[in-house]
Amino acid sequence: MRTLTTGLPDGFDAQALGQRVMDRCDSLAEHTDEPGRITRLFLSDATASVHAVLRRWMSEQGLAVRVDAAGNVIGHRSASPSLATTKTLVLGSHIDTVPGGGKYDGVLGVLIASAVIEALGSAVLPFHIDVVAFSEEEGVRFGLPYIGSRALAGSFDPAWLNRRDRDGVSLHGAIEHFGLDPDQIPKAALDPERFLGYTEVHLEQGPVLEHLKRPVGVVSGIQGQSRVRLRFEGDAAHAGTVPMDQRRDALVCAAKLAVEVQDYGRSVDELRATVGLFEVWPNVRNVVPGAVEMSLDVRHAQDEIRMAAVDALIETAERLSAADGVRFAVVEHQTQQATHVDGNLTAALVEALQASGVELTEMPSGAGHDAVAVADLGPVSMLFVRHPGGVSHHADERVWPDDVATAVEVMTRYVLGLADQCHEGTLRP
Ligand code: HGY
Ligand code: MN
Ligand code: MN
Repeated sequence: MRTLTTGLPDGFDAQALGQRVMDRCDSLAEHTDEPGRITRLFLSDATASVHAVLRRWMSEQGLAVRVDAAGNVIGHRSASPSLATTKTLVLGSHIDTVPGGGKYDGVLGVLIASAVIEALGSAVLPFHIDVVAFSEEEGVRFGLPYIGSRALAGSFDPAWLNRRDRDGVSLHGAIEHFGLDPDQIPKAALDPERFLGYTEVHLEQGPVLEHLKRPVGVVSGIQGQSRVRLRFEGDAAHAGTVPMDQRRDALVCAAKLAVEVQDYGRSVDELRATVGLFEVWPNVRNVVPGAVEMSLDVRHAQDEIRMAAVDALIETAERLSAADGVRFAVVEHQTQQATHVDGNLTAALVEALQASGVELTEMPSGAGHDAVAVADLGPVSMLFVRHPGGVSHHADERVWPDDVATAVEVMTRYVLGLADQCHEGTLRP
């Protein structure tokens, strides 16, 4: 049982639990759709093999394992049968990656949640715990982030099922091919009345904790994000015969906008503006590009600044395309407001962090996370783990075992602290 002095279960061994997380991150990194680098897309073959491993690990922990219709793997730990309870605390993160991603983005949060289950052992809790491995956070395969977490939050839009990936496979077809039933997605939604909250552990993906020499930090909010797809249409033409002053080159116009995006991003404090994707048609060396589609990713903690930036950049695109005689259109505009973390859950995280002897850092998240989608369901909070070098979405992604051990300790104290709050009546399970 838990000893009051340490606030941790008897025999708690953070280092051993942290090392197992590190070893398991190494193991899951082997499951990739592209040999030689880590690429694991939504419901791909590599995802299927990771599911098999996660299901085994979760079952070994005594969790009741299920996979919902959106491809989320969920390990359920029931509250003590002697305690009347209706709510579930959800812990986890995502298992999909960007192409050529790192070992820890997403997976670290799932495995730290699993380590907390290990640490809790037979501790009696007044709420259930679901450890969730979300199926799609990055939004790579269908250009849509948070598919799994939106299904859990009940905000999945059935129209998304018609989206197609680069190979023309629909989201509906991909889910069916994986052996799941898209029509059952509404059943993946948790009942808000039975939801205690969601806490996600994630590597920071930035330099702040390393700079401050802190192992973990509490997230104070997640900045809003606009994901826009723009299209420029000129005239495809022979690269050798058409004189330079008689061209309507879609790529040159798009490239001018990319430079303007960087200039605008540099001109507004704390704004992030990125062109990460260019698709060129016909994309051959001896044809003047007839059409280009490009991405525009704009982020800021304040929604009004982000939206003003998007409006300004679309106006710039219209000006550039008119000057070049090129047609311009906004193909798609996904907008995600800034996410507020829950005060009570975050206060409990702060308490657990300080009880673990860690100096407090509270910091915003520049990256999006599944917590953004789950916030539609109810209270969320996040814990960041120091990210040496701060390079993410890259094979060089790293974390230190000691910091992972610290994160496991903080999260174990956090869960037990929430249980205390339920016993004291300050939190209703
Ligand atoms: O793009 C993001 O912010 C996240 O890493 N998917
Ligand atoms: Mn990511
Ligand atoms: Mn992530």
